[in-house]
Amino acid sequence: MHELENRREKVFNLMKENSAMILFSGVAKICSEDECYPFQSNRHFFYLTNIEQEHSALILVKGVGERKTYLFLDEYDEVKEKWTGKRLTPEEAEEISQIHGTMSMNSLESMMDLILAQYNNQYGKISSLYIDLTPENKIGPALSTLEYEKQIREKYNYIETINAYPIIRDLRMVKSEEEIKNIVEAIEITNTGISQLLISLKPGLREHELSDEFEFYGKKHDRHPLAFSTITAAGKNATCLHHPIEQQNDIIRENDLVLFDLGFAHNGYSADISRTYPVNGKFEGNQKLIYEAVLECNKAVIDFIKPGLTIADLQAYARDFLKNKCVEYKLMSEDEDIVKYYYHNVSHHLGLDTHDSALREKPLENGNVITVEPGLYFAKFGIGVRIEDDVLIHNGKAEVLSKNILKEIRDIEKLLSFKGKR
Ligand SMILES: [Mn+2]
Repeated sequence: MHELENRREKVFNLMKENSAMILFSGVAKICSEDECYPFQSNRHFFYLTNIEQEHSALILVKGVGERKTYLFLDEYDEVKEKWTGKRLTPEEAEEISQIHGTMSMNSLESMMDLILAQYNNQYGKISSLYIDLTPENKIGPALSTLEYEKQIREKYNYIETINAYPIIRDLRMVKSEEEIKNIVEAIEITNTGISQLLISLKPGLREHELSDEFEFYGKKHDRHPLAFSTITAAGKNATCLHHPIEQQNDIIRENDLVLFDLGFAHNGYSADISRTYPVNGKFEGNQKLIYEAVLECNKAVIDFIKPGLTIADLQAYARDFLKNKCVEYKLMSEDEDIVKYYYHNVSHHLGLDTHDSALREKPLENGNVITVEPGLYFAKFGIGVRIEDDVLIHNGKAEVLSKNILKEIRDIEKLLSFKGKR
């Protein structure tokens, strides 16, 4: 069975008898006047269709003895294409989504009438409708899914509406082989982008020049999109967790550590990697102590991961570990709170979203892909270190998907000193 058919089959299995589900790709949000933010299909919709196009919809009907799947797209519009470019043809959309016989968005309402009407039609009596009720989910510029649900309840008062979000969220938490391949590919491209950036790394550059270098690599090679905006933060700036691109204007100094948090996406799947490297090629003094503490924590958490634990368990473990290390290395006193120097979470799920749709409280299981990203931030020393890997939980333990990206002190120093000699 095709990957997408398999996903939809799983959704069908979790739906009640005599129910239907409707999902929308959404529309681009207006930024100002007639300018829109870049468009991305609703990720639940994309997960089940692979269709990246505004104003599209998916309907699943689980009627008596039969399961039907319908894809709705905007009708071909010559004038619109002249203004905003090519749209998918029905044939292309069928090929991408593996849904046969696409329909026009103009017929969506009459189709809903047909499905939800209570006379005996081909679907039997449908009594429930699943809608993704995430607030902020837009169907059109002036219509949210919440408002749509209200319209449905008014029009068909015998229909029970159910939130579709958690069903698909739970499926998305366990990755298929194909999804894992996409994430691995995203990580590989990210790794090459990092090597590219390291070639340029030298004192005197502004931070954004390294972000630019990384991003340009992706643009040049198959126009790989970014998974999120690139962070390059030198010295004290690295103690801000998301030092924004607009503020990456500071000059990188010879004795700085520079923190990168970056990733490309591949077929919609994100890589999310953080690394911290010394500009002059050598970790010195507190830089080395802090880096070692974070690196040991990164490895300890990876070893600790197993199915059944929650992300909160990993976080508690990381906190204790970092506290003990910092006390041991005399970076803080016993009575200080580690939260002063480590103020974020150690893990999140990774997938179609960089902070992937997930129920954080759910115990980890095989097939989950999560990040492991401990950090320590000492503003008083002008040092921030984060080391973030992406791991797959497989055969009861964590397999590091980003193992090829330099993180050992000796490997980093060897590479950067070699570079210095050229
Ligand atoms: Mn992350």
